[in-house]
Amino acid sequence: MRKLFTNCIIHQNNKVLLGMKKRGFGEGYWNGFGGKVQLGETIKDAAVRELREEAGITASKLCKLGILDFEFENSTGILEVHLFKCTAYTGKIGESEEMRPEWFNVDSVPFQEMWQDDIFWFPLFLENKKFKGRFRFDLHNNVIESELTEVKELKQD
Ligand code: 6OG
Repeated sequence: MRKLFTNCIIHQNNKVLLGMKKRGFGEGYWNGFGGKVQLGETIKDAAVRELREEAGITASKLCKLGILDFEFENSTGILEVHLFKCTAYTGKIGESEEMRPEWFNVDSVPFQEMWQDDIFWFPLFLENKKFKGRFRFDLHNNVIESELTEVKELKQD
């Protein structure tokens, strides 16, 4: 089974906005803001909604840069995560029940406290390159297989 998710990272100047996941899947990791795509909404709608729910801001410039498939050793399911970069937003960043937002300099992204796939694609993300990837994790959240390919275009929906 394949489940669709969004993940959205704000990138302005030399900083990225990440959130500390306070509960649920990925608790204790810094990550972008996102979640499950709901029935009847586009993936981009879901990215905007999740960013608003989790960080209190509304994206005004959003670009899809990555599509990442995640698999886990004990499961047959695939998480298909559409990764967006937001470069302009309105509103004021605020903490939510799920996420504690914080700005990081692009030179000090806390990869040691992030999902292990992130360090693979972050350099492409920072350079606005588009990519597709597949990562397989073991039961301790370690990456055991990885594929990452730069692509020319991604459908922006
Ligand atoms: P909720 O459960 O909060 O959505 N996500 C991942 N992000 C990264 N960087 N690596 C992974 O490797 C991930 N697996 C899931 C997608 C989960 C959020 O976490 C992202 C969503 O933004 C396994 O609704």
